[in-house]
Amino acid sequence: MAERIRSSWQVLPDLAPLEIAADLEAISGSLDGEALFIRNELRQCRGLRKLHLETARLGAGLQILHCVLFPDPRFDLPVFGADIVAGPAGVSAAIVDLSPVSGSLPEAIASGLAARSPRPYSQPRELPPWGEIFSPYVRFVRPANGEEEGWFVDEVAEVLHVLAEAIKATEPQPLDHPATVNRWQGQLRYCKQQKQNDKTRRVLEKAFNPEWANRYIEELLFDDPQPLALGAG
Ligand code: BLA
Repeated sequence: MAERIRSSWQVLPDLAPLEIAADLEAISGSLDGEALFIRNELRQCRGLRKLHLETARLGAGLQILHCVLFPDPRFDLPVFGADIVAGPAGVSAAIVDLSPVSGSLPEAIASGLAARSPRPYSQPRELPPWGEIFSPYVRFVRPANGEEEGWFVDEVAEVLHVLAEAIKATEPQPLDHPATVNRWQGQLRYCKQQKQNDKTRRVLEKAFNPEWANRYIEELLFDDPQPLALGAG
């Protein structure tokens, strides 16, 4: 999955590095005496202020893949989010979405997502209340076997393709355009809702400590978009 995501980034326009604090790029520690590793990769490109892929192994039990692509608010683009949580018994949560930041998805994105063939997952999962940020096309499942895991990996690639096409086709609007301001607020709300996921916070607090977990969530996982410097765009 991580390889599929990395290779999908290669086709994006003006892909460039994005600075990351050295102490957040590769993190190792221990949890209940088990080794713990986190790797973070950051990029930026035309249309996206931040591309983030996190791969983590927390103790013997838990493996996590977390990926969020945050749009530059000047572009009419949604937030891409994916999270896969696997325990010793297999993948318990697999979610992927292009989430709107302006009420509803841009038309080309919605039709691109609607055109995909549905997969008959046997164990769809119900979203928590904070998940109201997700689009009607969100996929949230517990893949029951290798076949369903394969479906999910393919779906993530399709969703990334829909986004990549939209990035190419979208022109930026001025920083002080009302639509830009509206999308900036929508992205702020996306981050605020994601921070209500206690499951992420609890795992990080247990593996590290509450202060560290809070900094990690606020500064790396769901940092707010930069304030719009009106007049600068
Ligand atoms: C659930 N996320 C979880 C769970 C854990 C984590 C342990 C519970 C697994 C389960 O319900 O089966 C933990 N996820 C992490 C950690 C990181 C992480 C430690 O990403 C560290 C980086 N979460 C996201 C993003 C989305 C997301 C981007 O980070 C969606 C786009 C969704 N994770 C998400 C949802 C749940 C979840 C919807 C289920 C929450 C619930 O059922 O209450």
